Amino acid sequence: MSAPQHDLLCIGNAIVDVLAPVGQDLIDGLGAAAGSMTLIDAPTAHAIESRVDIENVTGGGSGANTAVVAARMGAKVAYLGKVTADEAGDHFTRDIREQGITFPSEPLPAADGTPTARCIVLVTPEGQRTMFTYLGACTEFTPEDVHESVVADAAITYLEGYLYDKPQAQEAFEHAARLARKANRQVALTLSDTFCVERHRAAFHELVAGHVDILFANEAELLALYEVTDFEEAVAQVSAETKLAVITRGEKGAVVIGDGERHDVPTTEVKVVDTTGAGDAFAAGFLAGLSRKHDLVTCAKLGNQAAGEIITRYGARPTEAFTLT
Ligand code: 26A
Repeated sequence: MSAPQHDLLCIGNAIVDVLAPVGQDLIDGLGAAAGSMTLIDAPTAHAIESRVDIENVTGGGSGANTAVVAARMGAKVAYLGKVTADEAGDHFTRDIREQGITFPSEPLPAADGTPTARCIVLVTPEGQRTMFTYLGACTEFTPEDVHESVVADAAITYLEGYLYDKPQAQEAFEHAARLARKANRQVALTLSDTFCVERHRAAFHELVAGHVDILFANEAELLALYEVTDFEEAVAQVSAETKLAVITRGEKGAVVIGDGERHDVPTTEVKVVDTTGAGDAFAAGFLAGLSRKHDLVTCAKLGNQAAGEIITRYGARPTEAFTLT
């Protein structure tokens, strides 16, 4: 088997983030739980946007954030996801390609009338983010968008659990995992968020137990997956099921279970500005470490470093912000 051209292929919902600082009262008024993600339609997106002061508009999407941070850390990265050829889609594409990331996905024609996805990220003064996502063009991401050559040419294919929220994207996810397996490459999964785990628990169980080489999750997502309240119990269960599990625990650090061993890696203390994308960045640092053949503890430290970088600033990307007109 020849060496793959890319260290990492990320596949996910291609989203533009609309960031706005708000008070807790606004989030309460919208009826959303603090820290949650709610799927919304286009009119609701406009209605929320008209009620807030938009700070900036940047490339987003969980897997795309991971792709960008990993590329920043020196990994050779490809990305697959669906945008429309509209202004937001052009920004998303430019952002990705500026990082040297291979992004071969065909955009939807603007004339189709389905805009590029957007995520309104409301950030409280404490730095907690609550998200409202309109998926737009992401719902048109299908198995045909998953190019066999791109999957076969990446050492690791990293998939968002979030793809399970739409049927065609779910098929694309499963297709990508099969292609990676066929090409003898590794498959990584992130559980995305606790609500996503609630929606797709049975499917995620099956993936973790049988189809995934590397699992990324935070503590709450892991507890939700196994429907337990005790972290140690969840760790015991995941250890029995996966080769490599990478669990983040916020200020309590990260736990990496791999090669039959458990490593508890403390976090580095940072001043929290906005936690959006912290998990995405951690995964990026970890995966960039793996691509350099570092040991698991060093990979987790790189994860901490990347997450620390993202938490101390607004938004989920290390790139310059741009504005949408
Ligand atoms: C299916 N949904 C709802 C989503 C997302 C999402 N990424 C993929 N699928 N909803 C929000 N995000 C992204 O999460 C990042 C923070 O981890 C946002 O775009 C944000 O950049």
